[in-house]
Amino acid sequence: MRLEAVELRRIGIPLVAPFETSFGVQLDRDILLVKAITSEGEGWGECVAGEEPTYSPEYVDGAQHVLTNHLLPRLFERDELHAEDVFDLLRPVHGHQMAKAAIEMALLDAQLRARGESFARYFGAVREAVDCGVSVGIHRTVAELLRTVGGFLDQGYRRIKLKIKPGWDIEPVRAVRERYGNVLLQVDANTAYRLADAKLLAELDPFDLLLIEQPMPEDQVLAHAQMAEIVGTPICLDESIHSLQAAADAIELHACRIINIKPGRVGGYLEAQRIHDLCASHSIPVWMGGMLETGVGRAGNVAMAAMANFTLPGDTSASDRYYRRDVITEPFLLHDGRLRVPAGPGLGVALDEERLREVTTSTERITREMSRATTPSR
Ligand code: NPQ
Ligand code: MG
Repeated sequence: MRLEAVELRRIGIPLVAPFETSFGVQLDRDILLVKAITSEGEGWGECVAGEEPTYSPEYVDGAQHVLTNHLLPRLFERDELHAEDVFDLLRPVHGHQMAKAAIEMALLDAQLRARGESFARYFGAVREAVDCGVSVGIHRTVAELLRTVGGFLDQGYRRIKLKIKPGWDIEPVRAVRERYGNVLLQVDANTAYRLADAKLLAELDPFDLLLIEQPMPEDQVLAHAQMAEIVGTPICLDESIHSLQAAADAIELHACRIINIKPGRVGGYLEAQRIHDLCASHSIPVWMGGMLETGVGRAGNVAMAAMANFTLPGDTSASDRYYRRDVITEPFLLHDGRLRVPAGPGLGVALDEERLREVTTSTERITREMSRATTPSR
């Protein structure tokens, strides 16, 4: 196919409730949606970069800039383009995995819609619905946390993940374990600890957690292997795993026993698929992370989570975990603690154009003609 134009659409949507992590509080989201207009039809992608570079170095304004000025020109140059070519074509641009992932996703959607194949089928999915977990933010009090967790368990979520930070770790975990018995439970520190905190984190061992996610900063992969000598709970990496190579090295170093896969963090669904396969070959279970996606990103994530080695419940919650009204016509609903894997062509979801208009804050259209006129030849 040929990429004719790309629409970069920014939307602003409120979260149903504030979401606090060790790196900040989120009240609403400013999201970049990418529509690829190709010779074979259209496709959608979602960029998971946040408003500020606090989860990772990427942020949404930067993603839009790098797409416009550095990524799209490299794709417009080609007269014949497949989603499978994008990763290598964009390799000369370092980093910017979330921006790259968004355009690759839109092209994959266009390509699969054109041939009537679902994301799930393309990924070799082995199940028609996926077990759902939910990520629970830091609360002001343990009593409020218990109420929130109880509400999610009533809705049917099959696994609870508690966000932790220094000063909000052992007590909330103890309280949830005591109140809610043997529920599947894990924690996520989003890099908030240091190796010197290993003994403190070992105090979580008695609570039989599935895993502790990214206790230390992303570049401290070796320190995670050292922490694993002191902490009994399995360590899972999120932020550190920015590529297939990073995953291979972390596994070799014994820095983690489990990996959180986020397609946006690794540069796209195709790199995520390679990480899934690598982990499977090393008996490392994986689970699908979440970046507070709209139904667009959620659809791709749920499809990928149906692959064989996604054996732990993911952060792929229902649409209403984050948004009162999603931007797709049929939001993701929990059925007995699971989400159904879309079976229609491509992402298998339709944009709710009316809702989209309501939340759009800006629209930029980049065409191959514009790109020709403004980019130096390579
Ligand atoms: C994680 N997600 O696993 C991330 C962190 C996260 C569901 O816990 C804006 C953009 C806000 C990205 C908040 C979950 C975010 C964000 C949290 C990512 O580490
Ligand atoms: Mg995480």
